[in-house]
Amino acid sequence: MNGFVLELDRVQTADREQFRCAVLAGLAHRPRAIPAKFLYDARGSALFDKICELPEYYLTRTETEILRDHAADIAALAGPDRALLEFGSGSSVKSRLLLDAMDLALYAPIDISREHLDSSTARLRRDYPSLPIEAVCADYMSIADLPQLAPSVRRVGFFPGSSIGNLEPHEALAFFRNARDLLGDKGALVLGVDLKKDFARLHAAYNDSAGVTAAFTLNLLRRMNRELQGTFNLDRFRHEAFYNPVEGRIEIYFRSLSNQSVNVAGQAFTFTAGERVHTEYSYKYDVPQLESLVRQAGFRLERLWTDPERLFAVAYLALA
Ligand code: AVI
Repeated sequence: MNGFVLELDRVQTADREQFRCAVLAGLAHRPRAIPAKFLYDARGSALFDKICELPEYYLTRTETEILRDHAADIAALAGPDRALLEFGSGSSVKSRLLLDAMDLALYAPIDISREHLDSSTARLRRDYPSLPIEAVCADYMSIADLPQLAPSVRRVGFFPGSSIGNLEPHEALAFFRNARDLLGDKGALVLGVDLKKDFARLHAAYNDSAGVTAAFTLNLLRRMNRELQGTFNLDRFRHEAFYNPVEGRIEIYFRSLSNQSVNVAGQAFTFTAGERVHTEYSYKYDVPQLESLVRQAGFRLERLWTDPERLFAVAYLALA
């Protein structure tokens, strides 16, 4: 075996061990919950890409339209000779709108998935041959080190997709504080965020008629079966998503349809009929709420662009 294969093997073993610990702890805990990041194995990531194209899932296309309409405004606010750091870059599709509009000294996509990073960086290098690109494989929630930059190069962060909504408020605040430290005193952050709106619209976005979101949630059970020798019968659980107006968030679970016992990683777990396991929150913001949150982390809401229906917003956050 060569060094690359050994390294990949080591990373996969560490990932699986992390998954095993999180699942065993999450199923033993009450209420039961498994962290959302485990939804994104290869199949989960492919299903999420499909979600982004669903007619009911307005988030991706609305954000893309806003970015397309205002990329020049963002570039003008940011100024020349900037480093663009993307938090959770995935396939870097939306970042291309900024890469086309901004005058950049560097693009640094940051993503936890080495696979995603390598494939998207190769495509970007081909399409932007003169742009320096430095990929960083890291968890954006805990990243501390960034590429070295000349002092004149200011940093602009990019956090699209309303991924901020998947963080609980205290985690979102921690993200903003860490981003502020990474971006430095003259930095700025371009943020995509889903807005509060009528409940029916929100409900439909997470309960699509083609059943892709349900398949995305239940893929977690498949993953436990495959990676942790699980015995989940997917016909005996269902996806559940609803808007909680008090908390201002979509809540997503898988719910047991009967009394049953399931083995995972060598342990038996019983589920009563109707019992559910939490998998995701997707918080929705209004502008005053967002302003107050970012202010606590030292940012100031300099500009905000929305679509005509005010479904989604792209904010330009400067250092306060
Ligand atoms: C990645 N994130 C912003 C999505 C959301 O809308 O909260 C995840 C998602 N889960 C189900 N549908 C979409």
